[in-house]
Amino acid sequence: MRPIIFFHVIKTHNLGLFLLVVFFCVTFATVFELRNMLKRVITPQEVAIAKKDFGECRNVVIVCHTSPDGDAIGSSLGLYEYLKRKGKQVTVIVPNYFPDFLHWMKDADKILRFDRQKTASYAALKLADLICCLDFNDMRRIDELGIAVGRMHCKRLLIDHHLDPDRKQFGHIISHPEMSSTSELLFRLIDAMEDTKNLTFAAAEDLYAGIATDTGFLSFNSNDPDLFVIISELLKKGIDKDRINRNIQNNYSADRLKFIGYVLYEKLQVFPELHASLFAIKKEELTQFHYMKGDMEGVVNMPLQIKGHKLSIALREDTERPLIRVSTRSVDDLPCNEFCEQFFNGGGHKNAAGGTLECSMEEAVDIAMKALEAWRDRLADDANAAPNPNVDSKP
Ligand SMILES: [Mn+2]
Repeated sequence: MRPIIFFHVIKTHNLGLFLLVVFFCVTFATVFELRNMLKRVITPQEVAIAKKDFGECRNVVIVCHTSPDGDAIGSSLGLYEYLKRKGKQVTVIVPNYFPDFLHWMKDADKILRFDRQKTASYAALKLADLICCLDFNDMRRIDELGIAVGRMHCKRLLIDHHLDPDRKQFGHIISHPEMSSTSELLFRLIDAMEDTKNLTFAAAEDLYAGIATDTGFLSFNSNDPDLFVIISELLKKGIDKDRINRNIQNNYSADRLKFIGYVLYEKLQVFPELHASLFAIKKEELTQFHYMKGDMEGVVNMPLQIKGHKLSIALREDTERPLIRVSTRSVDDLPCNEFCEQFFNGGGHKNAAGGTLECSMEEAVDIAMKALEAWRDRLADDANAAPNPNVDSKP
C-alpha cells in the first residue's frame, strides 16, 4: 500500500487508526516492558563504563574472591558466558578451591585455580587487556592472586556488592552494596545495556545460582520485588530452578550430615536470654568427620531456626593456617558486620559476616563470650521475641 493511500484509509476509517494505535502500544510495551519494570539503579555513567570496557577488550580475565561461593562462581561464569558470546577470549581464575556443589555449571572445569595452575594463570593474565574483579572489594580478599593482578598494567573493572570498595585498586568501579548479589548486579548491568538477548541459557543458570546462594534461596536479603522480575526473566531463558536448587543443596556426603548432627547435639551452646548461640569446632573434630571444604556451608544459619533467635556465631579452626575462622549470621536490624568489625577483625554484610582471630580456640571462645556480653543490651531486647498472646502455645 502506498503511504498516501495508507494514511487516507487511516484518516477516513476509525478502525485503521485504532489498529495503528494498538500496533504502536504493543511494540512499545514489548520493548520497554522489562526496562520499565526494573528500578533504574545502574547509572548512565556505569552503563557507559561497561559498554566501553566490554566493547574495547579482546582478552578478558575474570577473578573472584578466595574460597569462592555460589555468587562468586555464578557471576564469574555468567560474565564469562556473556563475553564469550560477544566474541571475546575469556578466562576465569579463582584463588583456590571451590566447592563440589558448584561444579555442575557449564565450563566450571575450564576455571583455573591460581594456587595450582600458576603458569596457565599468569599466561592468561599477561595476555589480558581487561581484568574483571567480581564479588570482592579489596585485592587482599584474593590473596596471592591479588598481588599478581596488581602487577598487570591492563584495565581493572570491579563489579561488586560489598561495602566500601578500595577505589585506588581498581580503574573502573561498579559497586552496589544494596544488591543481594553480584549476579543480580550483573543482570541489571546487562539489562541496562539493553543486551539481555546475549544472556545464554548457561549464563541464566549461573546468575540464578548466584542469586539463590547469596539470598539463601530467597530467604534473606530478597525483599526487593525486582529480584523476582529478574528471576522471571532467567526462567524465560529456560532454566530449571528446581534442579539448580537441588544441585546446590543436595550434594553433600553422609559424613557432612553426621557432622551437622554432632555440631547441633554436642557443640551448640544456646544463650536464650541473649537470643544468641555459639559453636566452636576444632581441627580434630573436622578430621573425625572427613571434613571437606564446603561442609560448613550453611551450618551457621541453622541456630537461627530457634524461635526469637537473633545471632549465631561459629568458630572453626582453620585446616591450613594457625587461626580461627569466625562466621556470624543475624536477623532483621542486628548488624553482625559491626559485631565482626568490633570483635573479630572482620566485616561483611548486615546479616552475614565473618572474621579471623589469631589465637587458640579457648581464647577465641573467651573473646566471643565477652563480645556477646558487650552486646547484651542489643541482644536481650525482647521486642522481636515477644510471645503472641493470641497464640495458644499448648499443643
Ligand atoms: Mn556475593
